[in-house]
Amino acid sequence: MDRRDSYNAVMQTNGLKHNWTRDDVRAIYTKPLLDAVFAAQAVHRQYFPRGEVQLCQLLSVKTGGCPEDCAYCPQSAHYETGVERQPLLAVDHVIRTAEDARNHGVTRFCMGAAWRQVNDGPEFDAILEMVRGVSSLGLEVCCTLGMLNESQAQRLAEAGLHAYNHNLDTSPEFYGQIITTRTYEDRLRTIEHARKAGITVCCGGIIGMGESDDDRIGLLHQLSTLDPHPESVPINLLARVEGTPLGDAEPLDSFILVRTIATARILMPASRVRLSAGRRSLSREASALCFMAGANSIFVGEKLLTVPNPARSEDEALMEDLDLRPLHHA
Ligand code: SAM
Ligand code: DTB
Ligand code: SF4
Repeated sequence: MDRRDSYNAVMQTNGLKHNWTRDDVRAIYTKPLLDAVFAAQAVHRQYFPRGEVQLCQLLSVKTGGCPEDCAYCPQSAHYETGVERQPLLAVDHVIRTAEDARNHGVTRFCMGAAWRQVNDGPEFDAILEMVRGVSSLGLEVCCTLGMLNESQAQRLAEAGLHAYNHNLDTSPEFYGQIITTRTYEDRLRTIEHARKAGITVCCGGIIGMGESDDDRIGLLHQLSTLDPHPESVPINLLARVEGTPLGDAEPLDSFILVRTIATARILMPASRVRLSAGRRSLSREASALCFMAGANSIFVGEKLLTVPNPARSEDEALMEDLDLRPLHHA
């Protein structure tokens, strides 16, 4: 099959495909940019109501001092970044923050902890409390807590966890240049544990870390051959933080972000593609192109986990000017 036929085959069956080859992914990724955006928008409209964007909010429930050495991360204890360490937040504080987010149009609330892995004990029990509380507010609740075993995934599922975020971050080939303290296989295993427990999977990566087009293709290939696809695919543009090894990485051309989003949308048409970290460095026009390419979710609020995010008023103006509307509660 040539590149056009292999693309048409997907469109005709209108189904989801999990056996993409790396060449299939490359063929989509290397299309002329506007062709990729056009194809992505066409696919998008088959699977999602047009103009609807899910608003999510993050909260760092345990900040900094992480033993992992992720080269992008301001929370790693290996680097001096000025992020203040903060032990686990109180359950009621977290629930109040989530309630406030919900009252401002957010439908998904994600709690992040700067942990290598979840450990059983009082802190995990508090997380389970937080999950129960946030879920009872009618929010989709997501956690990102590092590695997870099967029994922990099961307990999170029982507490009402909707999604577990655990990113592959980059291609298997480039991965070793970014993280040395845990393997790609470790990540795949955690994703599998969440999946087995019946939790939906939120899995994506980061671009702008000095990786090549082929690495971005490799990441998209890994994500799109997971079966089922991750229901949620966050595409993060590196938020460069001084003190991390990637603090002075070359800024990425925003068209590469657009291309990456378009490819993700075409490969995983039914998944929610989230335009995640790094929005502060995008122009309104670049953001508009990301939505055109099939992004249908953003994180709102003044901070992501630790880094600043666009002001809510700016996001509201952008959505209004683009005639985008927030996804409402089910
Ligand atoms: N510690 C847990 C873990 O890594 O599994 C959960 C929290 S961690 C901060 C969640 C994700 O945020 C990472 O996998 C990474 O993809 C993303 N992230 C972290 N720092 C980032 C940065 N500076 N720019 C963009 N994305 C970042
Ligand atoms: C994801 O892929 N992006 C969000 C969420 N998952 C947890 C986090 C981005 C973190 C950006 C860096 C920070 O705020 O510390
Ligand atoms: Fe730790 Fe997660 Fe940051 Fe890696 S990304 S250093 S695991 S908080």
